[in-house]
Amino acid sequence: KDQDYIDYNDAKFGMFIHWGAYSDLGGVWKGKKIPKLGEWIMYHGQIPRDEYREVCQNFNPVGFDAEAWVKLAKAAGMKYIVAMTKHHDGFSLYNSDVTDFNIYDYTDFKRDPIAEIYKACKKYDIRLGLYYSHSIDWMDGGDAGFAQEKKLNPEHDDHYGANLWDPSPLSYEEYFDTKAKPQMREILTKFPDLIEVWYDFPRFINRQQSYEFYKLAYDIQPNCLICSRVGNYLGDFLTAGDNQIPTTITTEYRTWETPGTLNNTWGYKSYDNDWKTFEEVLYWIVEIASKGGNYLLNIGPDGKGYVPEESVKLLKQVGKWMEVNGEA
Ligand code: FUL
Repeated sequence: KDQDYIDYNDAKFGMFIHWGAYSDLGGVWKGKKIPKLGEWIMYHGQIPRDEYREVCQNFNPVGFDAEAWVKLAKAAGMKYIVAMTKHHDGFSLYNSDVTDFNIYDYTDFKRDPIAEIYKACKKYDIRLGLYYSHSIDWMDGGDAGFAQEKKLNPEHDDHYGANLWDPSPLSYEEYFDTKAKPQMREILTKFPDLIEVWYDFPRFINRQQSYEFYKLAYDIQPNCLICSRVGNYLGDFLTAGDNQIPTTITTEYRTWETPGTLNNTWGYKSYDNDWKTFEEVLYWIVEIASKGGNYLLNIGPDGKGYVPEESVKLLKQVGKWMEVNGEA
């Protein structure tokens, strides 16, 4: 994989895109502001699965324009994009044959945003990576394996991230076999030549399960790098904590990436206006690039598909700075 590591590391600066049905809620459920991350609203609002399904069904992002997002990444001097195929809420943002619970089959929108982003990336010569929440799936992933983990390890009390308010009848193991693995196989087959696969938040999955997710991606796309959040110390590069720069990098990993936000959420929140300043964004870019990592900087488009104005403004400012200093 030598050349793949070189290419990946050369890319340095990418755009993360958190976008799904949660973006339409913008951090508000039944008139109440739900605290913490916008894309976690189903969890922190303890929204029953049936009610959340309705949110997904009504998702109709008429302003979605893949080329506009890709052009924005280009304008910021970014070399790759990591887009969301399915976050923890379980709703897929591409046309999936594995489940109808996807934007194409489940809504009136009837388009495949990932396919459109894929095409736009090819057109504008930007690499694409895809995010898939393999471990947490509040719709179909049972309790994410928490009860099983507790049996093996009784002092494990931390159930953070598990759906204990309205778990699916499918167990985590069933979800693993019938949704997660088939969807990953489908994604990797439909969208060749990915720069990276972003598995996320490996809460209770065991070594064997992490290994199967790793191997699945490796077998279909051996040139695509896999992030360490596949779990259990596997993966090709280290994904730092959210908005963190690693202080040490263990010998398992040849390189690393920091995922970062422009405000305090990944998924859109209508009332989060705590934007980083341009100088702060530059600090992160320079700090990470000079230490040899990649910076994956997030945008959270709203439920109609529009990128918040403040993010557009900041990214364009970055792009101007890049034109002068980017190659240095
Ligand atoms: C975390 C997730 O739980 C957040 O929602 C977000 O996707 C962040 C990049 O990774 O683990």
